[in-house]
Amino acid sequence: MENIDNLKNHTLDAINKAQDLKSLDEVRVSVLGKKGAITELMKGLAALSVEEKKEMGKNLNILKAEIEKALEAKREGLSVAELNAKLASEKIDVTLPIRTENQGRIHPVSKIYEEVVAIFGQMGFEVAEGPDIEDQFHNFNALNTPANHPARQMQDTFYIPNPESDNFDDSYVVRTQTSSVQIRTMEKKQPPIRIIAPGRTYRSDYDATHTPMFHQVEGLVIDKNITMAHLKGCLYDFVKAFFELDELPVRYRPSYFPFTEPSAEMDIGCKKSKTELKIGAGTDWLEILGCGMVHPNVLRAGGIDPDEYQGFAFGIGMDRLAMLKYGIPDLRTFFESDVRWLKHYGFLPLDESSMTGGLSNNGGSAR
Ligand code: 2NM
Repeated sequence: MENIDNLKNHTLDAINKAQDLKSLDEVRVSVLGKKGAITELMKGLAALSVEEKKEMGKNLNILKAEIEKALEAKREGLSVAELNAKLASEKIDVTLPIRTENQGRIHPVSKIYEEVVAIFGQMGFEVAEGPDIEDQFHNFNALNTPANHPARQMQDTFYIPNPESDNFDDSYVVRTQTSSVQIRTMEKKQPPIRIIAPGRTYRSDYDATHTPMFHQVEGLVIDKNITMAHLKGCLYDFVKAFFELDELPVRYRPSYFPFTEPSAEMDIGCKKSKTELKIGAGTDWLEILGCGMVHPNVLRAGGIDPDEYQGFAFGIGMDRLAMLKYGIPDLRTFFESDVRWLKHYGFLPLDESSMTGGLSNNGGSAR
């Protein structure tokens, strides 16, 4: 009996003194483990008389229960303490300034995207979005692009099989332009419509100025009595705001797109030399965007009566805008995810693009 009391006091004392979960477990093993003190005493029961066995067995069971209870209580206390210590040591002060050498950058295309949205947003355009994977109706048919049109050919368009149909006409495409978004907008609402559709587009093409995925912004304005003069005024305001110039020579050349009639391409004045491109001065011209008056067939496909409404539309490559504005020579580098490139050409996250804050905000730029 005295033995048991000693063991109990000794063990409870050790439990009490344990500093962490590891030393607590050592105490547990020393009494309840395979060769632990209580385990050994239990084994010794066999040698006792029936009466002694009864008495001793009962006492040992009580002792075991008591020690298990003490172990559990201590374990809980230590767990909470260890968790608290861990939380305290891993605490992050989110108000500390970041380490500038590790600071992330905004990709130039994201920057252009923000700038374009800021400019057209202030002109009253809404941003519209749609799926990257399109059916051929929204990507081609509704855009007055007939089945035999070269733009549909396999080498330009990435087709995606339709699991529900073997008919090639039912296969999907990754959109080759964002115009499908304009069609979806027309289907949903009647004029007046004033939207831009910025986003990713895909064509099978790869060299210094073409990547299979690129970014476009297309615009669409539909209302009564819309003319080419509205188109010219709108796009002139855009290019001046975008290049942050009060004066910028522009010209329009006749062109062809299936979805517009008449169609045109807009050039801006510039000066080209071997080493530099200066926008807004000189006698050279640089193609900047495509545009035109929305073809009556396109309005009809979108559920809009072309005898009542007219519209203009335009399409601009945002990657090309980034190359021009920031002097980045090779488009392929845009999508290589090279952090050194991003550090050089990227922007700090807090340089917000707004028409009032100075669009490109170069004062705060990382470059
Ligand atoms: C361009 C050039 C000209 C265009 C047309 C449309 C729609 F859906 F309204 F018909 N959206 N975008 C368009 C017109 C796009 O990209 C060079």
